[in-house]
Amino acid sequence: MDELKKIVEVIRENESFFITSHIRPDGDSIGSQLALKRILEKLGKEVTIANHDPAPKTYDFLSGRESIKQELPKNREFDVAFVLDSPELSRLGSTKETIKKAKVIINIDHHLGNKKFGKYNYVNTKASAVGEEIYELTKVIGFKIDREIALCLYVGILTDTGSFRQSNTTSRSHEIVADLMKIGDLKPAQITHQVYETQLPSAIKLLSMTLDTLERSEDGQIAWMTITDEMFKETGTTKAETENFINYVRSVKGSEVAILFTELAKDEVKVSFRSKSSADVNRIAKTFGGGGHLRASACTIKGDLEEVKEKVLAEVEKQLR
Ligand SMILES: [Mn+2]
Repeated sequence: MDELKKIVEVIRENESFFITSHIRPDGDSIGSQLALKRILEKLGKEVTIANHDPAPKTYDFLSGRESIKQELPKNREFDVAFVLDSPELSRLGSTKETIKKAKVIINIDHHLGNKKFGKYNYVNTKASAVGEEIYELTKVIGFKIDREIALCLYVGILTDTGSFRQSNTTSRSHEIVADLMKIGDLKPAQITHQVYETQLPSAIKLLSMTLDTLERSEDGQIAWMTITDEMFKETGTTKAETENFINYVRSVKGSEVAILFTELAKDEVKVSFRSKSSADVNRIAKTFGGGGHLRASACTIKGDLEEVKEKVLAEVEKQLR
């Protein structure tokens, strides 16, 4: 809480703010950035958001979505840079340079092993989403959340908890969500529809092809699926449309570790991990230079798809034993 008080002081004392988040932004990074932007603007501040990659189309219904930039004027200097949902600066891609030029860096995150790269670091690994942390920040400011902010924070928490199904979901998550629902008169069924039930047929085609690749280890403890670059091309889809695919692997009976291999480009593979109850997938991802949370993590590995799969599966087998 002390760190939050200092962050509030920095907000009060400065004028221009930059907000960014990790490459390939998700519902939590987009929702928490848009919420924070609106909060700061209502406090009379000047705010710019930019991310390395575009926001997934799914989140087009969030207010302020069109203000997210991908490029910034060179040499633009801000008083304060907020980095949300990112355990280290190397996860930011092209916005890293702008961050480094800011007078003060504030790091708000919930990942294990966060590098505390900010002057101020509010890192709560028990928070299910940065959305929760931004909510806590409004409490310390004494800021009254409006409907738009409530919706953004709700979407962040909804998506980062896998619709409140994952083990990071706490009683605090539900308390916050209940409050957001009241403030914004939010309708969960309608939001769920907007986030999960507006898939293009091409994305469903990709899902169908991906499901077809399901494999399991002999004892059934490890299950995995694979998306190749070819499959993206054939269906005319992008990585942004695969956010939920890992949950299908996770749902296989008897599997403790679920893995999704996604070929991003030639010789570059994103590997996403989920675990159900005992395996520490943060540690597994860390072995390959990635990280995340105890039950959800990811890494990007250079190399041929088949080689990467072999290496990763061998490592998971080893760590499960
Ligand atoms: Mn997050």
